[in-house]
Amino acid sequence: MKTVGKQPWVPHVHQAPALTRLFLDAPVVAPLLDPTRRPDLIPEAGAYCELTYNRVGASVWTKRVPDGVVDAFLHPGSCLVVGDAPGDPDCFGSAVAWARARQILGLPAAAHVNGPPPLAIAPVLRRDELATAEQIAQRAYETVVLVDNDGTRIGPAAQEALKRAKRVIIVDHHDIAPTKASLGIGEDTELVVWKELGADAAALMTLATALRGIERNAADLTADGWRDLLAPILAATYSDTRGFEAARSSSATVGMVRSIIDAGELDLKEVFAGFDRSIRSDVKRELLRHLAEETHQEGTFKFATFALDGQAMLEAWSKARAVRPDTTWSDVLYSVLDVVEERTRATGYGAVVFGVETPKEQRANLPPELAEQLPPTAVKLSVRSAAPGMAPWLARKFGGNGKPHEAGAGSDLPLSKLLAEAVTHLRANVRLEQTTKLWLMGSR
Ligand SMILES: [Mn+2]
Repeated sequence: MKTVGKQPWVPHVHQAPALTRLFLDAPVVAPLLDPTRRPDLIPEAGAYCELTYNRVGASVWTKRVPDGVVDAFLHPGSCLVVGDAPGDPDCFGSAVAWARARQILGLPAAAHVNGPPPLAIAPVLRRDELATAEQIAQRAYETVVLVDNDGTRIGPAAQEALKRAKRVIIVDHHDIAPTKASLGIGEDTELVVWKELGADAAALMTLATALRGIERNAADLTADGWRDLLAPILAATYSDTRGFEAARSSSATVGMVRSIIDAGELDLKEVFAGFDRSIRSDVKRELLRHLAEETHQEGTFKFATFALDGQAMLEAWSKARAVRPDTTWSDVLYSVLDVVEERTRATGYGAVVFGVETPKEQRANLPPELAEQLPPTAVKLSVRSAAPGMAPWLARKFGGNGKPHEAGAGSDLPLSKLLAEAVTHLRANVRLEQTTKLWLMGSR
């Protein structure tokens, strides 16, 4: 590990997030559910389904689902739900939960992600539950739903399905701006975009949509039905909030999870089993020696860049696969990002830019099914920021996007150049902020 301007630090190998964090770190919140209160009325749908309201407590989100999304969710025609690749647990959990909720209501649905599921989400998926690219290429879908993504990284088969769809629905919590042109769909294709930057996971938006659909159809789910729907949602939310970490979990999320736990229907050990399947600590420790950290300061603003050698990552991936053949490239990436995030919290960095570079020649020896799992660009950048909006702002400079505190981008430029550019942007932004402050003070 290279450290500039700081004494070297010994990486603490991050364990899978513990559920107990929910109770340790959770902010004190007003109870989301008041047992004495009658369910709210929503103008177009009447009262909330009692079962839904009592069991799930997702009213914050159910109120916000656009009617067009509920209409599309209940549309009787064929439906394909697509996450982006390489898929994280949120996109897998959301895609599968949307499809399952439709199937529970007797409506056709298939879920697809152009890549293998990460270890964390695998235990809540059924074997062969996801449609392959070959399977979806063979038919047309009336509705295509994009969850947790804007359609830019869904693979050729799903891209083709988009073009053939009558209706495209986008449900995402990233700061996206999709258009019919960017999606490659015709002018007469119906497009509904539901974007909620405040949702801790796209799975919460998926759940709210399913609940509205269930409520509108006056369906009564069995205990198994609820488990099928809630297990992938919980695992997805657990992942995007890094184990319901206080800073990543709104009171709505914490309240909802608590009420699901209180309902006692789900075996949480089973739901979160995949999060214990992280890569072996000795493999991870060896990999972390190839992570170079550089610290920077502009005024009082401290930030850092982290560069990871792609070759070292491929070697760690190979060692991890020797133990667990289904370990994905992203699993290895997430395990390193966990450490970067932990380091960020410990040091109080205002922002960090992480990049891993895997040039073409390093991919040449990989079998195609493994090469496919790598990002399409040589460099994958991940940005984290304490200030909301800074991470996606920076990622957009490199053609990427994201959520208020975390974002990403891909590029074929050299990693060192990209990180140097990121530092320049961050410095300029801080200077601009400080100048603006002075100017405002002077004008009073
Ligand atoms: Mn997400």
